[in-house]
Amino acid sequence: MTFVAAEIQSQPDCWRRAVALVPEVEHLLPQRGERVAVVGCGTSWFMAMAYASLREAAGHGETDAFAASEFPAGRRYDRVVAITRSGTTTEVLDLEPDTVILGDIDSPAASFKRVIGLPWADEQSVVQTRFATTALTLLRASLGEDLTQAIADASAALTAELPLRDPEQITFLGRGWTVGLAHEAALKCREAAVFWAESYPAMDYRHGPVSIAAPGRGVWAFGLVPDGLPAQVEATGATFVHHDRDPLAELILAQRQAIAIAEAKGINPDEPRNLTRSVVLR
Ligand code: F1P
Repeated sequence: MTFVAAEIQSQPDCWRRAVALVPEVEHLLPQRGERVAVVGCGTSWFMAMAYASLREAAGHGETDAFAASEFPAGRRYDRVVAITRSGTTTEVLDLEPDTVILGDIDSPAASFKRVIGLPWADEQSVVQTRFATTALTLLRASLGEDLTQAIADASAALTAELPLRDPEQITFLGRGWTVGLAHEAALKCREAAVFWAESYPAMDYRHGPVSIAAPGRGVWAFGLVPDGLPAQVEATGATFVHHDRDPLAELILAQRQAIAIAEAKGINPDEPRNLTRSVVLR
């Protein structure tokens, strides 16, 4: 078994551990009413997007997400939260965040003021799966969400049948917090399988990207589906995919789909093309 496949399988256990950790670490996380920016790069940025949307929707305060490289220097926030598995990503370190959710607790990011270490969710694979979803599970739980169903759905997603057989292309869609999940699902396909995948907010999909839909291709929605969209997609000949499980658990199915595509192409997902575990610029 590849490292990434084993790490995908371990997600329900990691999520349980993250939920249990919340009482111990919630004093390190944003407090109610604070104006917060959440930053990261790649996968970690997409998890930041999901958390920002959830936090603001839950009424905890204005929350923005940025790719760490695009943080608007002139803005004032009560707190900058970073998500980083490696703790070595240059753009993240440069921001000197107030709170860090961290995989490698022996990394430079461990020296920041408030560190939430998840070393047991760190990964051997370059392609991130469980660290990202575990960090987001911790953050969801910290907002008061009950993750019981999500964890049960995650276990089911490990053995559920993959929805697409030999697809030519996939477009992932989301709404609200699941936009970040759609971006992450598409990134998994690109990273692990060198496979053409796109991602959009679901309501924006009809504003152009739908032109890509065609027989042999898939459109895969996370979370709320806009009225009429499934029929419009089916009319193009593309396959519309949506399941009722928790959207973060649905991401596990998309991770598995990405690995299956890699294997079908004879690609080892543990050796992703052109990628390193983190991007260190100096
Ligand atoms: C972020 C990241 C990964 C990506 C790539 C480079 O790393 O962008 O998401 O897959 O391998 O690094 P980190 O800051 O979370 O360690």
